[in-house]
Amino acid sequence: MKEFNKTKFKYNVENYLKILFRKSIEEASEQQIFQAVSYSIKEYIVDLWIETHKEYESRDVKFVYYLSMEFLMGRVLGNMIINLKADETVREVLEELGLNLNSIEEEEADPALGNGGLGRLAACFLDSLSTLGYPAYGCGIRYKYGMFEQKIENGFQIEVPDNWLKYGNPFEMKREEYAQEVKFGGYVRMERDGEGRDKFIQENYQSVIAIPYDIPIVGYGNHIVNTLRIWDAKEANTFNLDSFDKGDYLKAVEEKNLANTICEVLYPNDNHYAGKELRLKQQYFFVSATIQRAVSKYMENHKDIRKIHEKVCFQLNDTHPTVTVAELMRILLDDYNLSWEEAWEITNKTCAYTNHTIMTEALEKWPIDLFSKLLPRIYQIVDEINRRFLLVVESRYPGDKLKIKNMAILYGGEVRMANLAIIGSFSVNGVAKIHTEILKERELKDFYEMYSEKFNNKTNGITQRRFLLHGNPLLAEWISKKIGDEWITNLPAIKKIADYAEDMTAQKEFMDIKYKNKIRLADYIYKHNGIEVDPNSIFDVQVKRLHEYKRQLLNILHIMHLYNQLKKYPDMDFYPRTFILGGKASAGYKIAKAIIKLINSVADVINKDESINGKIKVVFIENYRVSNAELIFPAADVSEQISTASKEASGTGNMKFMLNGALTVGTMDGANVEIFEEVGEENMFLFGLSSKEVMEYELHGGYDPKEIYDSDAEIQLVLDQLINGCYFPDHGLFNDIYKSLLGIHKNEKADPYFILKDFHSYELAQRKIGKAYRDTGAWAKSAIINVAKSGKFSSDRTIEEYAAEIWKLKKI
Ligand code: 26Q
Repeated sequence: MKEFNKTKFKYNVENYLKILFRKSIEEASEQQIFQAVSYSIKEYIVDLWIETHKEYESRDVKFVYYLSMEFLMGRVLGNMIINLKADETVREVLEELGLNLNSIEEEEADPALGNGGLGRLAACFLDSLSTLGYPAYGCGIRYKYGMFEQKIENGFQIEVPDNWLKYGNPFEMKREEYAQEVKFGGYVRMERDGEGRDKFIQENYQSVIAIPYDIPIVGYGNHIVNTLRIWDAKEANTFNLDSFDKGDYLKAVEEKNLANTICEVLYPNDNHYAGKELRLKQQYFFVSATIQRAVSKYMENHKDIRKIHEKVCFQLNDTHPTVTVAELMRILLDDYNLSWEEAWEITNKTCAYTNHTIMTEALEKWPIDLFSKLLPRIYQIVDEINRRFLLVVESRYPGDKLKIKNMAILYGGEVRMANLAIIGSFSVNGVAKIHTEILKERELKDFYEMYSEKFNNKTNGITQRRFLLHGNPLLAEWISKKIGDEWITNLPAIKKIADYAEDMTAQKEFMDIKYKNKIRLADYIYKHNGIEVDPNSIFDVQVKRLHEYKRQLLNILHIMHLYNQLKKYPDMDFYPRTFILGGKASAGYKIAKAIIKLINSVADVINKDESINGKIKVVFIENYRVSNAELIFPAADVSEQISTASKEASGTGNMKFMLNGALTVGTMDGANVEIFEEVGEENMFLFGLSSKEVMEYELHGGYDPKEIYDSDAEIQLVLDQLINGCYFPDHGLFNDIYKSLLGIHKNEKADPYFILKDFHSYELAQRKIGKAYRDTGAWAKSAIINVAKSGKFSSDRTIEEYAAEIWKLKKI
């Protein structure tokens, strides 16, 4: 195998500057240098990429296709260099050329083709798949605009388009030769073929051409390179000129518009369904292109379409790519002339579905009108799947209307994507133990009763290569010095660091590293927010998408309360805190945006108040994304994972903090439960209602927060401060928040996320944190134990489970 060659790399950097820009190192801009370095790295990777695929072909391996509307990759250059184990060499060469790798990395756009957890999980999975040597394709959409850039003006969130492709993406490779035609609209004509079979022909449709762009995914130290394939849309006329020939001028213009809009922008909704027609077009577009290409690729080296499940598995990342089920059926029925029974059996052996949420507002359901007009042939197939499924339900539960109401795919004028995904897949998995249990016992109870063999859990994980090795080089080096570097590819080996938990020198070294990382973040904060924060204070961090169920509101109300206490009792026992929050609100999510404004308003008042001697600082990090996340996790002392129990399917930020030695304050929700199982009560701050308690209240219409408000003067004060202009003169602005807590809005539940109910318990947990932090040795011990127990939460472990239990993949 070709080794990374220092001389060649050095030559290449200068050569690419010349070829691409006609510049020397001295003349080139930082961006041009980034491009030249990236092309030089790519040149090396391409050989490995070719080798990998030759090997796959010669061994006739099985592939998983991970279908996802989102891949939140973050910057790739630094990670590729690390995974090539070329970090030292590259740094040396660049230094010889008078360049610095860290500042070159900063030149890369931060590709944000995803919202949050689900998209970042897909990116972590790709890293693990390559590192473990599993044959895989990530398949998605090449959005022209990814997640918007968040600007904070006057404390308000402003959304700015993110033109990540402005300078071009040096790592992508356009593959015109694998273009696919995708058909929308028109109608379906039926005719009999020579053998008396029904043929279904879509006519008068609009076509779009899907063009794949491939991005290499480099495994760590193993020379394996898989592919992330993202599809762009191109108008069809250039492909197929006859619509102009027929004088169908309008149709040609419409097709052009369709092609130009499909991949324009990522929908910035996280855990919230919006029934937009364009979104459905995006879904079918990338699914149809992916499935068509996967089937063709399979048929290039195999004769029998009936055995495709032996070589191909489609993993559906949530319901977003669920039309996969019908698209595969369409191809098997219409293009390969299989019988319905044969096609259904194959489809069912090939598709698997991952559920990422139980919140009803996130469930995808499309109006039948819209669905059938846009995808007439697909709709016919869904209708037939539904018809046959209901026959099965009827024979198993004769006369049971409720079962039909819960499980039908088509119901109440809607197409319910989760039901289609479950019925069409051989595997249905949740993303943390408690989440899978809730699916089985409640949300998908009827399906579990019918198909218990399909249900399984795959607790999420994260890649330690990005979130420790790349993001926290000081801690990574410290760990490797003490226990070796096996943890990089086998995270459970990190448990050996526990031997140092009680070693006072090690504790001091650990806290020194944490301190340095806090300075690094403090510098970032000073540069971006103009706020000075004290690295000796407790860095208490909540970074994640803004959502009511994640309860950033609980955090900020508690900060308001602490501030009230400090004003009232200036000499009270209090360890200085820096509260750091960050996250984007979906553009149309009013109350989430009001919460951002509240955080910033509270920050303004508290940070300026000299009377509290800087004991509390509040910082809102603008434009939270993968690149600044890598600075934030290493600097955290406290990880806020405070969702209403039962609402957060897993969470993955919780794992990133733990890996970097932060202690969690959290509810028994999602993967927090499993973190708790690993670290134990003494190394975590638990609080709040259990998921059982929450669900019990919900069954009985909620609880009455007024009682708490009336009986608790401290809570009352904080809530009144929302609307008395104490933080922001525009009274009306925080009214919605106030009303949502107290249930003054008609027809809306009061405090549906149990913020007031959990307030005291949270406050108590926070008090314990202040106390615990004073004992530096004990704190360091707990933090080191958190790192030591993070082994389970590697995405390598998650992927091994998917590969063994769902995909049946073999490593190469
Ligand atoms: C749906 C329809 C229309 C437009 C957008 C959407 C949409 C987009 C993104 C719906 C949901 C999402 C994202 C969901 C998500 O990120 N879920 C998170 O997945 C993580 C990985 O499993 C979990 O850790 C989190 O708990 C879960 O919230």
